Amino acid sequence: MSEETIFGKIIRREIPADIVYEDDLCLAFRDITPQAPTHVLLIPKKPVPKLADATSDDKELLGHMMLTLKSLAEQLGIAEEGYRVVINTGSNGGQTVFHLHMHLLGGRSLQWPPG
Ligand code: DGP
Repeated sequence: MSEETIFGKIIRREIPADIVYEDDLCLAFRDITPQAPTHVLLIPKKPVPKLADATSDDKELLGHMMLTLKSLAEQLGIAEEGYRVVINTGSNGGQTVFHLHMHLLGGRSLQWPPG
């Protein structure tokens, strides 16, 4: 059983979010502190706390989310110029919300390596 997080509340519409996509398995909404002109978070409805907790049972879900990100990038108009997908995992990875999420960032040139 995972701990309740703010993202669970967004899934249940208990707090507002700028939702850009939803299907049976996942939900995408704009990040509250955007780091790029387009910054969307894609989360599974299943409350997996972090990537390290995913199992082979989640193979289809994770594949679905990756392809959903690709479609979202097209829908949001950032596919042609390019974008970045980030999964912060655990404390050294900079994860602050322990409900698995994929950041989709685009709309500007992004630097590498990260800080
Ligand atoms: P991470 O550091 O990878 O755990 O990123 C968590 C992200 O979640 C961070 O970029 C800010 C975003 N965030 C946190 N709380 C909220 C919220 O209530 N609403 C929205 N839309 N985003 C949130």
